[in-house]
Amino acid sequence: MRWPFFDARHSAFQCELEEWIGCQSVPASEEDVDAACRRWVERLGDAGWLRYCIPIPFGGAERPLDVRTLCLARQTLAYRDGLAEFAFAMQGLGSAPISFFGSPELKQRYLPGVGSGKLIAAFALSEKEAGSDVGALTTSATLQGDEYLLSGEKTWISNGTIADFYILFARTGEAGPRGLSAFVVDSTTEGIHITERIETTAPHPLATVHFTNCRIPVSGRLGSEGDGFKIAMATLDRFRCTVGAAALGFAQRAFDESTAHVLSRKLFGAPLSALQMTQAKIASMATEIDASALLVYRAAFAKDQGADRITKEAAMAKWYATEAAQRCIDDAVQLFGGRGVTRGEVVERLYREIRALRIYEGASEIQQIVIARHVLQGAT
Ligand code: COS
Repeated sequence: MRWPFFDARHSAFQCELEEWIGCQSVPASEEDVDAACRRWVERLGDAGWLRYCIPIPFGGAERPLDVRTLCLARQTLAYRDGLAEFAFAMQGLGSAPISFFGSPELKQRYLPGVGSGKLIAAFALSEKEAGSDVGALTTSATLQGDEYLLSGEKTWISNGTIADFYILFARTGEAGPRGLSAFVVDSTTEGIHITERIETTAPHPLATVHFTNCRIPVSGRLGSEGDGFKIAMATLDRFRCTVGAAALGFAQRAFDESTAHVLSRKLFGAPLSALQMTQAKIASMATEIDASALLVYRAAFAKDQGADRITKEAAMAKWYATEAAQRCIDDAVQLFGGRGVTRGEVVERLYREIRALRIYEGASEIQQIVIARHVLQGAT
């Protein structure tokens, strides 16, 4: 079924990407994850897919940063491989603050490399004591002449081990959200040390990165001093519904694997699909996937139509789609029985892949807070 939120160019984009990703070899799970991720960035760059993450003057494709296109990209890649999806998503999330808030010099310096896959981006916001509560972060940037001295520690940084640059949020002023600024920091800057590789249920290049008196030129700041929180939130507004789209890709794959399985697997002399308990699962998976798609595509469509903020819609999309995908994949594992928890099975991999999406870019509980605030403020 064609969803009403898209036009012919979106469908063509999705078909081409499906065809492309279908021909790519997927790295084995035991492969070095840093190397595998680098290779995905290279391949996505060479094939031109990363051009959808950057504006046209810097090598971007037609309709760059169109949120529906980003959603379709993440959904299509996630259907096939979580790491390919991650590599694409991080090039977008880790460069969008430059696209939207960077000086012409910063755009020229970083964006062409992001779009061609020659530069790997990271988004360094979270700290050990400030993940959900962004306004509490303590990494500091102190102005000295025409440079900032940057010190602190960031953790759970996606691409932390392989990034060429970080979009980094640090405190330049008062306590709370208004005292934060955003910077572009080259990973070769003196004083940067990767202090920990973080191993997760589904392997990704995640790290803790320590910054000691790193010298960042004033020209590396995005926007004005104090704009950091709004830059982070505006970026997350745009990308949160795309996390929902990635969840949709994982859920759809689990659903397709499940339907094929229940139609072919025989139990008590009949296909598994003949059991009403199986049918209940299939019905709820199908409905939750469509409900997720509606929320995700609605948020993306609203942004592409020029909405300034889609904070509530994006939060609803991310919250619902990631939670629903977790339920669908759990049902899929149940339908596969022993095979469902066996290494090497698609649904077992999906079960590990989906979990982090309910946490990163704002945990489900944060999305609920955001939604409730909007609803209650709107009601007063
Ligand atoms: N776009 C632009 N501006 C925004 C915004 C958005 N989406 N959301 C908030 N702001 C603005 C507010 O309007 C407010 O501006 P004023 O000071 O001019 O009034 C300012 O930013 C502070 O907003 P708020 O008072 O809501 O700040 P809080 O500290 O209460 O924010 C939440 C709380 C939970 C919303 C925020 O910390 C959050 O989203 N946390 C999750 C972060 C996250 O996703 N972490 C994962 C790391 S990235 S993998």
